[in-house]
Amino acid sequence: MENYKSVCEKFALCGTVRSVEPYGEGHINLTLLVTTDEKRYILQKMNTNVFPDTEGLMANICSVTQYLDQKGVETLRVVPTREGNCYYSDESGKYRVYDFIENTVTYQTVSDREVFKNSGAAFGEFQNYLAGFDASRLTEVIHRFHDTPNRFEHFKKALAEDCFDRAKECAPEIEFLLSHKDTYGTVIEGLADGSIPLRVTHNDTKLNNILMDAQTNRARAVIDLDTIMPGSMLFDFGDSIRFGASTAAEDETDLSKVHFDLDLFRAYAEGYCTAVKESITEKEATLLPYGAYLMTVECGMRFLTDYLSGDTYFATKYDGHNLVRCRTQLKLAGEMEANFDAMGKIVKEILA
Ligand code: ADP
Ligand code: GN1
Ligand code: MG
Repeated sequence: MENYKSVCEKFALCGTVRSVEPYGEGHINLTLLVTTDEKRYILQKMNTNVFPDTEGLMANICSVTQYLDQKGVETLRVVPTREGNCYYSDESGKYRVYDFIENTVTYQTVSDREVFKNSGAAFGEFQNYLAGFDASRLTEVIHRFHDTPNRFEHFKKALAEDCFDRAKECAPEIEFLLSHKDTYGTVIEGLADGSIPLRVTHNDTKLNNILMDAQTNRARAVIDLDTIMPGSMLFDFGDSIRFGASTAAEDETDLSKVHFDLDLFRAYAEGYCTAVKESITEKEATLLPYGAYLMTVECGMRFLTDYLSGDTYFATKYDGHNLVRCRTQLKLAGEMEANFDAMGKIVKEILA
């Protein structure tokens, strides 16, 4: 961690750095907790493979956080370098620092229905706050991020190449993705023909991308703002359900423990739908259950594509980690499909 201490010196931190330790469970950036004798910070080595346009990325984050701050919404605070820049770059990588938001917790799984409901309300309100933000100020940092048909093309390419001879280990998963190919286009087509509104969305709304107050369990701040781009609310709603309305962790190896939980769906929908009641269109409301399925099957597809391509995108902790993740997602997606009617009824009840 010594080299990271010298990176810390480039930033305008208060106090002397005492320790730098790995922190959190993100799959993309290298996240470190920095403790000085005065306060704590988050130092991130940004993933330039996933986000090559650091300028565009940091400009998005600075403009969104300034906008939220002006509205009095608690948000990430970018700590500048001693030279006044929003990130630091040297031959070892590109780095940014945030104030550590104290007295908060992040959850890796849903332990409490109320917490999940609160996170739904917070992501819904977050979308409301950004409704007035001028989308033309945002760089599309990852092109076609939730374009599922395009993701499917990438999956098929990785499968055809099968560079690591791994396809033979995942025949049922491949079969699931190929046989569902006709279900991937609805949102992207709706955005293209204007029947689904294009909004400023977060696009990565899993539960560990929100900080909850350690005392009250109410949401304090939406974080991980890397993927804020124009998108559909179905992406934000769906991705939260994908991660949170499961009875097990995203990387549970025992699939008998992994189920889609309809009551957790209801909890999140109560929070989210109540928050967006004024702006949600009829078509969006009808498609919320499908959005949950779509984000789940897309994520499973992305994990499998990465597995077939040699695990270069998502951080993994062991060989086969991405395949394990893919399996949980496809199991959940299958159970969601079987529950479309029940989910639709719940959404209707809440919005009535
Ligand atoms: P990744 O893009 O890799 O997911 P995140 O930005 O989500 O990285 O950060 C990883 C984790 O670090 C979060 O899930 C959260 O637990 C923690 N974290 C990030 N920023 C802050 C912050 N400003 N204050 C407190 N915790 C934070
Ligand atoms: C990544 O950055 P993190 O860990 O919050 C990924 C999401 C996936 C998620 C799966 C930029 O999110 O799209 O849904 O992993 N982020 C990016 O857990 O690709
Ligand atoms: Mg994250």
